Amino acid sequence: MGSNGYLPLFEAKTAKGRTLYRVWAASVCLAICLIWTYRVSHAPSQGEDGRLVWLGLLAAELWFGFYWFLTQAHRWNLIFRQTFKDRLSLRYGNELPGVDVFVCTADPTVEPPMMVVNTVLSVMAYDYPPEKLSVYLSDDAGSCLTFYALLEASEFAKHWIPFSKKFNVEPRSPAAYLDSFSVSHGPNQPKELTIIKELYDDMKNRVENVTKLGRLPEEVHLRHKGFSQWDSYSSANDHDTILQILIDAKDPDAKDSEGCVLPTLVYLAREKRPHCLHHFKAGAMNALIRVSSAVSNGPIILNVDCDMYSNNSLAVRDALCFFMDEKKGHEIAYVQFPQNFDNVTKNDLYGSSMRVVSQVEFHGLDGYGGPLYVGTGCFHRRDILCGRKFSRESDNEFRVVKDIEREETADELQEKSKVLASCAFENNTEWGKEMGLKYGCPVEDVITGLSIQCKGWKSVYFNPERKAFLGVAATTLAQILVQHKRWSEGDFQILLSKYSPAWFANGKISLGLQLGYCCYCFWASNCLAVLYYSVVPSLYLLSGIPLFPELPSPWFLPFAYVVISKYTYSLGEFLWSGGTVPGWWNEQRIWLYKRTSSYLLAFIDTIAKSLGLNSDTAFVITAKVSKQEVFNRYVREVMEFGDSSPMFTTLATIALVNLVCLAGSAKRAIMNEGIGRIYETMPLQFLLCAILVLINWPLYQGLFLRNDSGKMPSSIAIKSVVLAVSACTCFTLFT
Ligand SMILES: *[C@@H]1O[C@H](CO)[C@@H](O)[C@H](O)[C@H]1NC(C)=O
Ligand SMILES: *[C@@H]1O[C@H](CO)[C@@H](O)[C@H](O)[C@H]1NC(C)=O
Ligand SMILES: CC(=O)N[C@H]1CO[C@H](CO)[C@@H](O)[C@@H]1O
Repeated sequence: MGSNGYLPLFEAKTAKGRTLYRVWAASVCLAICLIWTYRVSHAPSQGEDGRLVWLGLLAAELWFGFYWFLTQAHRWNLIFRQTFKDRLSLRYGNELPGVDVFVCTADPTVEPPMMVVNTVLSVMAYDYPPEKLSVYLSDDAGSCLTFYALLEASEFAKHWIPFSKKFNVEPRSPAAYLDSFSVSHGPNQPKELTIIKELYDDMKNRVENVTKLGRLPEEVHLRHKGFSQWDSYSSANDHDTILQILIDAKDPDAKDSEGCVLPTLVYLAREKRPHCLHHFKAGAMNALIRVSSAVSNGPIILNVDCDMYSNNSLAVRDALCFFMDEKKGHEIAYVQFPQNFDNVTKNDLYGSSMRVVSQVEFHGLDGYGGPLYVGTGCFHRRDILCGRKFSRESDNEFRVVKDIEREETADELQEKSKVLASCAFENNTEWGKEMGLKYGCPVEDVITGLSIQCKGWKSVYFNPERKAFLGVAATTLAQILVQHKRWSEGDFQILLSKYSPAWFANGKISLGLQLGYCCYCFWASNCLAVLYYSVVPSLYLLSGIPLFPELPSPWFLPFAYVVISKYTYSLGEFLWSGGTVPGWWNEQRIWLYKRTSSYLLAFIDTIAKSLGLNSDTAFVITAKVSKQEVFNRYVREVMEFGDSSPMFTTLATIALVNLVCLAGSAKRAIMNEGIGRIYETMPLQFLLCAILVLINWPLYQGLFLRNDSGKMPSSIAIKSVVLAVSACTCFTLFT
């Protein structure tokens, strides 16, 4: 308890075992220095063969060492947070600030309307005073199908919200909740549950029928005047602002089936014109910020992706414990929850849950001033997101606690607010620069969070045991590679931008946080060292030239120490984060694949762009639904190569080079010198090559052994075989 009986609303604890970790990290650091020493002192002298390749290895090892040093920022100072919601309720009762929830969707084919409305319903049913809760759906496709689904949801909400509150159901996404009752509970099932299930299934049928049809039947058009806004609509990229307040909490008629107030529900499709940049999600968020300021103006904003439903109806109160803490709350700009997934299989074939990032690394960033803003599952203070400067005085009064009486009707307000979402509104304003989310970066969220922290604000990472938000993970290899290309490219652009954590942030955020940001920003540049290390030593193994210390040499020890202790630690960390051993192995594979494909392309694209060359800038949405066959393979954890991607070519080529090198060197070892020799002269090279072959096993299967539709397309197989064999032949001929 603090002085004069003050009880904080949250607390932070440092991780146990910190000292042990630091001692271990120091020992690894020492071993890395010894490796560097070996490289420098054993380099072939000027003019000798192999000097160049040796320098390349030195460069790669310098890079790995440097990058390892950066990753320490994520592990040096972990903190874990806890909230006290009971104290919040005792102290504030219902005197809570308004909360505006933004849900963003962009394409009704990859993001099915039913998924979107389930997310919307889950946040509408938050355990929070409904008159203070407003939900906004931004539809960047301007699709009347999504609007129709939302209209249906607004009707269903009248039954779902009282039902979920009465029986305190969790989670409050109807699909997630009701699916667990797909087998009827027999006669003991409460009557209400049967009714709500019927209502839900009816709604689902109607919405899915219309979605399948791809357009609205005539009679549906007549059901709501909002549809008339589509009269002037020509395409997803060319239409007026469509704004519809579907439920207005101030409207005395907007009551649920029990007569309680409903949260406000708004549909927004901002104006789109072909000649006018729309800035993707950042543009949508900024339009939402402005429109919501006219409608409900809640001082707290939560934004979630449309596939990310709320799994805990108390999460708003958790977030408020941080913002409303009397001592520390005033300097917190945003509260980031982890991105968790509903759809991850046991061993997480594609490493899509990013377990270690959410269970370890973000706690480390939190220890240095706060996590990144990752664009979903994040609560912001509205004024700070809109650019408020940092001030140390406690300015923690949420002034909007009292209701402002609104003069106009919902319709008038709606018409008046449309201009806020028009194309021209942002011309000659600070929107996209100093206000709202920043434009011009594929990871608008990260750069926005960074600039907020650079103003002096703190952020908070809250990762409760029971996950607050659950999304849909990428379910194919191509999806995950594309997603990581975008992320690593965006992060790398931030590094080179004027907001670079390396120099702009200097002195504005703590050094630890700067390093922590750099760790992500340097993702893309990892590709060069990894590419070098996964190809060159194997080729030299093939031609019998050692590049690493031989076995009796004492220089062998630092290599062995780094490899063994680093991977033992990594396995331990992964298991501690809730993973499995095969899951860790999968994660190592994806680690390699990302670095040799996504990061490589991101690196090339970014460099090309900064040299003024035109290169691919397409913003690809990762598909959220999968065809049945693809899905079956995903559930069985069989890797998917069917949706051909140019990135597979580098992966397959590298895998084949290693296979050829391993086979070739094993053959030579057996025929000429006996297998024992290779362990003495080239133990590490052999080990590296063998592990690369082992880890690439699913790729060889996809190339040669599988027969299903998810195998590697033959065009890629042929291309990579030709490339790999010619690389190996050329290499052995010329050395
Ligand atoms: C989601 O919430 C339910 C309770 O409704 C809980 O049992 C489950 O563990 C939560 N999921 C995760 C991943 O935390
Ligand atoms: C949906 O379509 C199917 C056939 O296409 C039809 O049998 C069913 O009645 C429709 N459901 C609704 C709710 O319109
Ligand atoms: C959208 C999607 O793919 N959802 C799937 C998530 O995983 C569960 C079970 O693993 C499936 O039932 C869903 O269809």
